[in-house]
Amino acid sequence: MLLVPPIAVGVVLALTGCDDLQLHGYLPGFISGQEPTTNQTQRVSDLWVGSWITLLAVGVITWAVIIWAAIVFRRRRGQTGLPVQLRYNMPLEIFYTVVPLILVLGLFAFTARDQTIIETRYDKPDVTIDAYGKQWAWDFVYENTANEDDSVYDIGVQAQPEDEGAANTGFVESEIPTLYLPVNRSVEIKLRTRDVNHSFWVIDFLYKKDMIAGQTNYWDFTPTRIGTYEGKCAELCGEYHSRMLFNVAVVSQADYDARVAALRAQGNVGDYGALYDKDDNNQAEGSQNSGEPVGSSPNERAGD
Ligand SMILES: [Cu+2]
Repeated sequence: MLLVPPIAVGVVLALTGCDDLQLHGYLPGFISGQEPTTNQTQRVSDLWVGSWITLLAVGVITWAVIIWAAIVFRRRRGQTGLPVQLRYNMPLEIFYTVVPLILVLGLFAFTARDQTIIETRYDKPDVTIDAYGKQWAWDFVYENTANEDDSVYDIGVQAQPEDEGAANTGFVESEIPTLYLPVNRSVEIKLRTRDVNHSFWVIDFLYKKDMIAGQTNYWDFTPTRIGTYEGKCAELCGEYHSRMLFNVAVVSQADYDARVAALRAQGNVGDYGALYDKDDNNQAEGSQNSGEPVGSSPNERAGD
């Protein structure tokens, strides 16, 4: 325990000389002098950095004690046999039961606190978007919450390689599905899947959330920096899982409105919802799979 003060001083000294990347524990999405990407990322990175500093301190103390024991109690010249074996040292036993317990409870408490805050839904988000995962792309519906039939939608296809057949080729960036969000507006994304389980991960937003078959998950946040951010599916979901990419474009309100208007002008109007899920055996009322084929039927949308 004598080592704690010097370690704390060392950490503080080290952190004061840190750049933004190091201060945020090398997590992505932080740029010096710029806003964080969302209203949640600072909280996530604080939890991360606090956790690893705590655990690093535990590690340093543990390493120090191991090295100290190995040196002080090493076998000296002329010694034979085993040294005196000690066991049932009560103070020591209590120490290494209680301290880990405190650490685990502490990590749990901070995680639970932050998770509760991050998972809280907005009462009235400025923007509501349905994001559908599907093998192997994404559909985005920009909801008109007052009139669902007046929503506009964007049908995605999986990332297309720039050079089919070549190894390690890039993807055609312009064809990657892109979700538009207005900066500094509260957003609720309803996460659903049209087929198997997927996971909606925006790397620089430091958060991902599963899309579970038959369930709706919600992610409420406020994007706070204009830019384009990479997203991908984080749940192995089949052959072209690795092509299940998307981008998030955080734009001004005017650019966002223009995007919605452009989709509207293309005729992408309506609630492009659960009716278009892949559910071939579902004969339930309203199922469209036996009816008119649509632009993104399971057969057409794969893209190859
Ligand atoms: Cu997926």
